[in-house]
Parts: sequence; C-alpha cells; structure tokens
Amino acid sequence: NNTRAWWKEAVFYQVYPRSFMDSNGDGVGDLRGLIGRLGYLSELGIDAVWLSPVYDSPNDDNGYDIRDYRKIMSEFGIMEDFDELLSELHRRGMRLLMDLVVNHTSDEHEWFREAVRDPEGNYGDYYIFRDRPNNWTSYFGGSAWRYIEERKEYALHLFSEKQIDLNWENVSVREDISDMVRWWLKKGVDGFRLDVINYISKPKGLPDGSEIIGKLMGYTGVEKYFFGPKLNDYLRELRRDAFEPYGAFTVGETPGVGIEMMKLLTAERRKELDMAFSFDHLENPGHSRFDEYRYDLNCYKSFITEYMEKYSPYCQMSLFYENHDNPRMISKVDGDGKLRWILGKLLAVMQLTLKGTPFIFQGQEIGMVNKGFRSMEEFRDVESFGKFEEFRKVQGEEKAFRRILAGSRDNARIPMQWSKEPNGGFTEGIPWIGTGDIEVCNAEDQMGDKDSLWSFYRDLISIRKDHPALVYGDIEVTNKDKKDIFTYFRKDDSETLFIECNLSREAIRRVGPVPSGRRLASNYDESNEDLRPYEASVWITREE
Ligand code: TEU
Ligand code: CA
Repeated sequence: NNTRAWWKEAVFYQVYPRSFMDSNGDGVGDLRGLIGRLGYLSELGIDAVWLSPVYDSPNDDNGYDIRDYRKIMSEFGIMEDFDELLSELHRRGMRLLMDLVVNHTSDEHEWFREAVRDPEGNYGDYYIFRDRPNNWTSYFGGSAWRYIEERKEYALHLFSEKQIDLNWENVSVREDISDMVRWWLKKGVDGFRLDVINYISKPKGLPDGSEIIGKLMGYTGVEKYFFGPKLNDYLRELRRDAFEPYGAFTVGETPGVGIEMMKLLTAERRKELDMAFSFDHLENPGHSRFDEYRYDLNCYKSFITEYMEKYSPYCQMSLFYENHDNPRMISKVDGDGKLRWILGKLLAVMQLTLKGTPFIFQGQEIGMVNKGFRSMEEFRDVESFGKFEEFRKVQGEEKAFRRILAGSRDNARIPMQWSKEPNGGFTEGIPWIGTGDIEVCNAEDQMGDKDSLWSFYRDLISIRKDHPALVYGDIEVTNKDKKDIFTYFRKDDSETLFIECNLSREAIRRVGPVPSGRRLASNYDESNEDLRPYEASVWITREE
C-alpha cells in the first residue's frame, strides 16, 4: 500500500463551521468567518480541510439533518460564499472535503415530505417504513422508530426523530445521491467524509437486535446493520458512478468496524473507500464515552500498534483523537490538566509521526479542553438531552448530569479560542454555546510563543513534510510489552527516525540507550537518563 497519493501525504484539519468563526455577529460561525481564517490554517501547514455539513438544515443535529443537499444553510451564508471558500482554499494549495450525510435526511427534506404526502408516488419508497417497530434504539435515546400518522406506519431513524433513514435498496435513492455527489464534484470539491456510511445497508426483514449486545453496547440493533449485506455493492457503485470519474477522495466514518472489515472497505483493489475512521481507540475497553474515567494511553498504544502491524501494510490508516462527536483528548487523559501542554505535545508527536493520515480537529492544536458546563441548560446537543433522559430514569439527575458532562459532544463544540478578546474573538455577538478558557488558551498568544503547543504542531507538521520516512516509511514498534513506554522506528531507504514516548504522568526509567543522532522535536528541553511525565521526542538516527 505504498502507492503515492496526496491524501497519504496531507495533514487534514476538521472545521466544525458553527463554532469556528462568526463574521456577522449573530453568534454562529459561518463561511465568511472561515474564509477570513484560511491564513491561520496555511500558517499551521494544513493541506486539506474536512468541513462538517454546511447544507440547508433545520439544525436538529447541527447540520447532520439535511433538508436540501444543493443549498447552503442560511446561518452559514449563500452558495457564492461557498464558491469563494473553495477557490480561496485552492488558491492556497489546500483541498476541501465535504461531509456527505446520506444514511438519512431531515424529515423536512422534500423527499420525505413527498413520501408522507403520496405514499404511492415516486418518493413513497425512499425511506424505511414498517407497520410496527422492531427493538432497534436510536443513538440519541429511545426507540429508532417514529410513528407517521399520515401513513399509519413507523419510519426508521437511527439518530434523531428528525433524521429519517434512507432506503438504499431503492435504486432511485442511489441514483439521486450519485447525481448530488457529482453536482458537488463538478464544482471542484476534492472529496468527502462519508457520515456513518457503514450503516446504509439494512438486512431484509429488519430483524430484532440481541438484547444482550444491546445492553453491552448501549444501543440495540447495531450488530444487524453496521456492516449490512449490500454495503460493499453500494460503495462500489457510488465510487464507480460518482467519485471515480472525478478522482475524488473518500474517507468513511465507520463506527464499529474493526481491522478486518476495514480492510474490506479500504484496500485499494476493493475500489470502495480510500480510507476509514475507526473509533475503537477513543474509549478504553469496557468504557463508554459517558463514563467518568481517566483514559489510559497504554490502550491507545495497543490499539495503534495492532493497526500499524496488521492494517497499515495494506491500507492507509487515519490518525485522530478528536472530532465534533467526542470530548477533548487532553481532558480524557489528564483530567485536572496540570500537565496539559506537555501532554498536548505528546499527542501531537504520536499523531504526526505514526504511519497514516493525521486529522486534527479545530482547537486541538492549541490544547483546548472540555468545557465545565454547569447545568443541562448550557448544553445544545440533541444527543446530550436524549441520553440525559435515558440516564436520569435509571440513575437519577445528579449521576445523569455528571455522565453527560463527561461524554457530551458539546465539549468539542464550544467556539474556537482565537484571542483574549471577548468570546475568544469568535464572535462580537452572543455565542450560540458557552465559551472556554480563553485567558489561558488562545491561538493568538500561542502563535507568538515558539514554545507553545501551536508552534509545536506547526513545527511537527513541517518536520513531517521534510521527512518522507514519516509518510511512506515503514514502522517498527519496539518495547511492545513494556507498559508506559511507546517507541517506534520510521524508516525508508534514506533515513531512520526514532520516536520515544512516556505514556504515563509519572517519570519512568528509560529502557535501552539514550537515542543517538539529532533530536528534531521534544516536549522537554534536554534529553535525560529517565523519561519525564508524558515525555515525547523525535530523533533522526540515520540520514544518508
Ligand atoms: O456520527 C455517528 C456516530 O457517532 C454514531 O454512529 C456513534 O457510533 C454513536 O454515537 C455511538 O458512539 C455521525 C456524525 O459525526 C454525528 O455528528 C451525527 O450526529 C451522526 O452521524 C448522525 O448524522
Ligand atoms: Ca455568523
């Protein structure tokens, strides 16, 4: 899997537009705000932007409930703003990935309105209707079925009640989606992140899920649809009809898919997806996002070592810790944040020197942490309210609130912290959601400080560009059985780099000699005979 491709060399940056930059003072981020910040992304060394959905939407799930695929959400601007954003990115040598949400549409989409108004018409079979629900539950709490009075039937919604699952069995659905994708690709978009794309093929008869698995996972039915019978056919068809003709890049969001299945979806010869996101590393085994616990980075080491050895030789791995659906990694690992900046640099070293394509989530590069929400009123996320209700019924208000505080997606969705100005320079209006710790964490202060986390990310990104061994080179993990030590070589025929990490918040004895050669980057000034808390260094030990 060492064929050259821009998306194997690129460092990606995910923008959650609602929280990135507001240009018109309504407290909501928008496209013109993003356009004004592209220089910031260039300075960081970003090659490609993954933009969360900007299509017309009632915002029940902040844009992941699409009402019109060919219209820009009015809060974000108009199509001319989008066209300017795209040409401004291209002018700077950057690429744009759109978010393709086609497992479901908003219930306000004309297809759904038609399916309800005229069940025998062209759109009557665009969604999944049944005369009675099965036991599948929604990710946002409650049943996955909504009763539609006009049809005297239930409609399937794996997510919110306003996000209705499309019927991919229907060839007209697939054709309309191909048309829409080509419409965006004709505009010059460089590719897509495909939202929960592994859920699109549901098994015949929609059999009940196992109650035992449901109890274990917290969601009932997922084992029936997370890798459905026609998933590969649909992906191959969509690639042939829409992506391939434009050479578009695709990365699938594939929750629950493991190494072997991910190979089926992303091996080059399969002609399905170019890459995929696996989420198994985001929580330690036995924990859910809504558990209050301290994340152990040794779990990340074993997850990523297995992927490096069993997956990376065949497919391109995606490397990420954060996105708009997960709490901030620094908060998960180090809770009280005493070692916040050192830990932030450790995470940066691993993400930018392991073998794969890095995806940095907005604010990760300045070490943003979870927001200490004080009450349910401060949350905005439909999932947080749904899960709070679910937890409250079983565990009471107090415990339910603490679990939402730990796992809410809103932890990642507070506004980007640009400066010490009011609202972190995000808006001159009232922000749609509360702001974070701008006094101690903002881009402006860090860009002016060569020892800041932001500068460390910028330096590592440029080291990655200067050393092809970090992109295409082989990886060899050493000390695999040593707790808290994570060391690996990256090598190609002209250079060898050695990366050495202490995954614990305590100092530990180094195993093996102090590395030789040049130290390219580190979160401590001088190297030492022991490894200090969260110490991480990048050495070049051979260069021809
Ligand atoms: O997220 C999908 C997603 O997170 C679930 O499939 C996940 O497995 C579940 O929450 C259990 O952890 C995507 C988007 O990233 C998210 O923002 C949307 O809310 C969701 O799909 C629906 O479009
Ligand atoms: Ca705005």
